[in-house]
Amino acid sequence: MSQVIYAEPDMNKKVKFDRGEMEERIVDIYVSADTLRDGETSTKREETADTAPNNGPGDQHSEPDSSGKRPFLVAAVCLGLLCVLLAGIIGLSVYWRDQLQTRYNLIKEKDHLQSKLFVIEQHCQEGWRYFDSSLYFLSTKKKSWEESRQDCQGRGADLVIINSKEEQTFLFNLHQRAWIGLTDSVTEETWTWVDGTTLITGYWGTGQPDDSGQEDCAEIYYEQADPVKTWNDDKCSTNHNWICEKVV
Ligand SMILES: [Ca+2]
Ligand SMILES: [Ca+2]
Ligand SMILES: [Ca+2]
Repeated sequence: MSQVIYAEPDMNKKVKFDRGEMEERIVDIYVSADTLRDGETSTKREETADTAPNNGPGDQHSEPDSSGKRPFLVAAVCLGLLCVLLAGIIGLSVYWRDQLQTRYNLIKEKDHLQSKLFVIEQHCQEGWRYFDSSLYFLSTKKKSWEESRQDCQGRGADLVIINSKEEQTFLFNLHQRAWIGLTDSVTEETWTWVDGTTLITGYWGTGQPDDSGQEDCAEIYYEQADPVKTWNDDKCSTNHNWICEKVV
């Protein structure tokens, strides 16, 4: 009995039992710890995915959104560049259009001046005079006012219309006594030019027009002291020299 009571306990068995139990518990603890860590990790990932989808370049959940925006960014940049390029093309087109228009106008003006110069040269060779964009033909013959006008029209012109003091002075200096394109044959004392316009400023000599014996046609009479007081009304059937005018 005493042997039973005092028998030394088999510590090896206990130790073995305890060691096996310990090992099992340690295994359980590790398994629980791994399970708990996996659970926390997955929970954190879920929370991260729900609350902060685009926190950084390493975040696998943010990559789809970032790659999804990239095509729009590229498209926006391309659209901007396309707009800049289009604006440049439009600007250049406007510039060259203006350049071409200016060049066209210059060529047109040059052609006009060349043709005008040609006409002036041709008429001057035929004895016409040039002054302030008009050509003047001075007749050497004498005819009535109406026949004189017909001669001018046959030359592509008409009896002269005196529009200014400068033109009057120019004609005075030609020293011609000649018919001009002015008459009051339609209505007495209403003087009208051959283009139908009414006389506004006249350069009548002193005492003229006097309609002495129905004088209805005007002449420029150079034997006067004042170059702007040289007109006289005369009978239209009288033969005088005449002056034609052609505007060029
Ligand atoms: Ca004139
Ligand atoms: Ca008259
Ligand atoms: Ca008179």
